[in-house]
Amino acid sequence: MADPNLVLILMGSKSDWPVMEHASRTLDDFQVAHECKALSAHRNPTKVAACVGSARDDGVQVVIAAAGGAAHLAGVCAAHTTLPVLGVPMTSVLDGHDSLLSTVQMPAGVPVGTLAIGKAGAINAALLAIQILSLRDDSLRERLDSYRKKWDDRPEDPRSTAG
Ligand code: RP5
Repeated sequence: MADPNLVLILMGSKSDWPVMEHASRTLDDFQVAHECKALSAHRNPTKVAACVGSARDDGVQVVIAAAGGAAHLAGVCAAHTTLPVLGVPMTSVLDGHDSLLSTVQMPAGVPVGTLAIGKAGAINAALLAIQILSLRDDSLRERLDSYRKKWDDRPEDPRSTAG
């Protein structure tokens, strides 16, 4: 039986991995099963359509899609599924502003939940996916509560090396 909490992480290029690795690590920290694939909306349009088109039947609950530049991957994913799609704009020659606008400016009717540019967006996409999954998983909810508590308990002294 498929893992009930499966997340699919797509990225437009292998060159996005050093950033998207943080999404994968965050999901690992919460023991959330996920698959990572490098597929480009422009270079691999057929594979993207097939992969995302069958994602729900494959047991995927949330799709995270990261791309840079003309970042159409998240939008194309959203066009092929009604699963929640979280977009992560990658940094680029235009500092990620192009990626951000390409990802966030979806037409009404086909939503993409867009996160911040780069590493913070990658981590938060994973956390938001976990928060979505936690709606039906009390153990994940408890892990999220302790994760937030750890942040809240961090020392206020900026010179501290702890945390
Ligand atoms: C996008 O173009 C990718 O998501 C990546 O951020 C950017 C550059 O890709 P490569 O030329 O490094 O493969 O499609």
